[in-house]
Amino acid sequence: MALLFISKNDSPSDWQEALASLEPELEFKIWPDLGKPSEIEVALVWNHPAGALGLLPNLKLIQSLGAGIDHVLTDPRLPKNVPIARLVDTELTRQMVEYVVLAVLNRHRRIDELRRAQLSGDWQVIQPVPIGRSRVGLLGFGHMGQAASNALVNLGFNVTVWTRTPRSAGSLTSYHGSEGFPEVLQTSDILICLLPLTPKTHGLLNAKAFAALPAEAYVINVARGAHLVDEDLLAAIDNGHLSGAWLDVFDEEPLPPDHSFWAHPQIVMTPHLAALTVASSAATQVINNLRLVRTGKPPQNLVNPEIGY
Ligand code: OXD
Repeated sequence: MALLFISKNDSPSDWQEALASLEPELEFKIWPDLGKPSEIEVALVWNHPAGALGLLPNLKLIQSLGAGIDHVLTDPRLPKNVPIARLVDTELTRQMVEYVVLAVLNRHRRIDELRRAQLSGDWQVIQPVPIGRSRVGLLGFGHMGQAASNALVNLGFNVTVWTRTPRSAGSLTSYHGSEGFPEVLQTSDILICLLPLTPKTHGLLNAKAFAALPAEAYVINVARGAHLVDEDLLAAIDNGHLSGAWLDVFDEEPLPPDHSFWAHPQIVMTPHLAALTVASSAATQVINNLRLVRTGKPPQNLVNPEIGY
């Protein structure tokens, strides 16, 4: 039996090695070489070409190579009734926590302003606000959101959570739904988006949301570019209401060379690398899921295509 690997972002040789160490008899095929399509049981995918999975008559599992699943669900010819699983992996979560903490501390300690002062030879001391008075709003409270909030709370930040549907956030103040959205915004000096991309969260970071943030708020987007309305962010920074933004994800990736984000002095950009999948860490979950679906059981971290995560 075989696995089909489709990704331009991940290393096929790393995956082949990691999977072979767990299940040596599983044949490893790399798109577009399907071998015998009827032998492919599992497709391991990131941004697969639309229609590719419909070529596999005995497909038992579509396994995302990342935590997000929007890149799978946008395929209009996605085979129906094949379970889809996303990755929930300790290494992915660890990297995301590290990245979010980096972006939040960058704003908290005003590193961008200090760097600008450095470049103009200006010895400028900027006192950070006391950490407990620095209010962080976290949109999304899945595995990564929970881990990021724990790390930020441990550092002393005042964290408030927002989720689309009601969800317990333990001892943290939390809001949900469209009624709760303005509430989280108005107490977010630093706003972090860690939401799944669904039709309901598309374009949520827009002019109306920015206007509801406190003056000089800072926006961090580590979810998907389509959560953000780019022109609205630029306008809110350029008119002085927002102090800046840190972006890891973009509506079009790679970001087109003429996009205003590239050279904006108040925007930090990284090329979608906040949490990169590590084959040696995530392979066990792929093989366990394959074993589960072979026996007719649902895979771990099964996605509900109706709600989009
Ligand atoms: C993911 C991502 O979904 O890296 O894992 O964006």
